Amino acid sequence: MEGGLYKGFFPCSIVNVMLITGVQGSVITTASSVPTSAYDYVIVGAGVGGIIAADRLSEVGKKVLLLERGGPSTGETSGDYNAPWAAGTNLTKFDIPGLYESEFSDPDPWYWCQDITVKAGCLLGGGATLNGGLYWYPTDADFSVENGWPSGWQDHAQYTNAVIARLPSTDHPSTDGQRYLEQTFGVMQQLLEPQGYRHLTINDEPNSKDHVYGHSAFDFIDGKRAGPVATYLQTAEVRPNFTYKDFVYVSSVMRNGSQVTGVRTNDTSLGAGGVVSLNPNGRVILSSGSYGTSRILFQSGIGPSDMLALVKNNTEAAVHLPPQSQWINLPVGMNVSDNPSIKLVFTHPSVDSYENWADVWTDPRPADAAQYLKNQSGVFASSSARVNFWRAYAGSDGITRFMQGTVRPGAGSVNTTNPYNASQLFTMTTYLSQGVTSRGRLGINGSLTGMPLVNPWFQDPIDKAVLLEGIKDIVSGIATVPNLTLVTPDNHTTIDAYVNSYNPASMNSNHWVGAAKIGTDPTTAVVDTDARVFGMNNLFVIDASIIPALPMGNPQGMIMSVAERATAKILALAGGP
Ligand code: 6FA
Repeated sequence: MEGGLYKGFFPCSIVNVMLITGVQGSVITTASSVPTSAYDYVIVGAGVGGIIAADRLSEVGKKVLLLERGGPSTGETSGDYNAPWAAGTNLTKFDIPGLYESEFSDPDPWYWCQDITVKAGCLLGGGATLNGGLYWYPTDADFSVENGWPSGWQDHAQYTNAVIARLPSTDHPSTDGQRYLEQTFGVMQQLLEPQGYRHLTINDEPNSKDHVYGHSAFDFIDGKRAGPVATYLQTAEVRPNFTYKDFVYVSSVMRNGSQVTGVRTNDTSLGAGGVVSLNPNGRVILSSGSYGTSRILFQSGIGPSDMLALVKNNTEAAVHLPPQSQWINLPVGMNVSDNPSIKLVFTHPSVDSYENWADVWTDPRPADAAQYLKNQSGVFASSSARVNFWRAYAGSDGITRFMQGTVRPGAGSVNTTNPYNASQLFTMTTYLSQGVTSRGRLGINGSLTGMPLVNPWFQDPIDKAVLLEGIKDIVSGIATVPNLTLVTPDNHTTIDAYVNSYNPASMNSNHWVGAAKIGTDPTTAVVDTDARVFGMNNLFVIDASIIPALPMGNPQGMIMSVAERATAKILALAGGP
């Protein structure tokens, strides 16, 4: 997660109910009706992985149906959730990067999935439509065998380059090429350089991740959020063999043993009983995110027996669960990881905390709002992050782990009895990234709500020891920066005490990977090296779930490269449509 203001869930609005009714089995029909038809490929979920798969499959002429449970997001997709100051424009909450932090304080946050207890986006674009926008090209080590990838996946360059060609990153997203609200950069430069850090344009040297820092890089174009929605989806949408349908909730795949025969939805315009048909040899790709994909697999009779038993005990879902003789026992939801993250809050007299972004939705600084509306330049052309840095650490187990830092003006909460100047606050989030060994488990409860079952953060004490060491190194440099003050933790609290008492729920970065891990052994992996679910002929997964271990940075760039490659592998498989 890239944000500090999350205050918890809020009551559902009517729109929310619309988005989640599929869980209860209600039927939603949308205004534009799609003729009942059969497809070569049905892709479930229009998030990072699903959109890229849909574009690449439709590009080669396959008849593709992309289903999304949520609705429009950016203005380009007919979204209309606008800040009062952007009313009447095509610039929604999801277009304007500077509104990112307002997602966590919105009284009606309908865009988060309401049936998952951690943050996930349930609208067109999925996480890419509402995340912090940090965008890192994956490193070679991210795809290494040591990092959990099966052999054959190491030469990712061709696929990563395809992603970069469609969506290059920018570390100066304002349309005038200027950087704004940059004070934290100067402070971090003073803090990091004496510790041997080198300044670089981060995505120019993706493999350099030890003792480096630079300006934050984003997947924005022309001062607006872009991601796969503004790029891959646009090329898919003009093809006659591509159909996109929103507000469609997929509960399960229908299968006859190892063959998927249809996709069960709540939309009867797609087929009798809401079941979407496949062409002969047709295939289904689940791209519903770590929690969404796992839940569909469980309801399709695929996963650990305790999860399938919960489905069986749920009266509505049980009706469609395949007979127990057809259940496939795979470790769905096991082996998940997410970056443990710990926040430090500082003050420095040079820093403008930007009122911690608290007023950006209703009462922005007028000049900044006007500048953005004029030509998408200025403070609002970027989300909150300003600086990123990385450093490698050798753990006592011989495994190299990396610490990532993300620095932004403002702070969601401050814990100190010392006086401080709130207008000079900034936050540094320290993450443990590649090399994390801790694993947790995700799954569902009896109401099919998706949730972590075993928290993944700091299960291995060496993960904790390494992040602690990294934080102490950072803090040891504070004295070299005139007037830099650490306020959380303050000088009454040791770093050890702070980390030891850190609320585990606040360590969540929402970078979940591994729930349908790729691998060669169905006792430890869910999909094979072609992203096909073990034991199934025509069921695949392309999203964050198949990634076996955390990459070096926030994961969307990695997921995009994985989606490019997995789609190519599926197309190369014999026996397809
Ligand atoms: N990743 C980054 O790289 N950089 C960031 O700055 C960053 N920040 C955040 C962040 O601030 C927040 C608050 C969150 C929640 C995540 C962040 N991430 C960041 C992580 C990144 O967004 C995710 O890793 C990424 O979006 C995962 O991509 P996937 O393809 O695995 O899944 P998505 O969630 O994007 O898409 C799933 C789609 O399926 C959604 O559109 C959903 O509505 C749809 N869906 C789910 N269940 C469905 C069902 N049953 N039927 C139909 N559609 C369904």
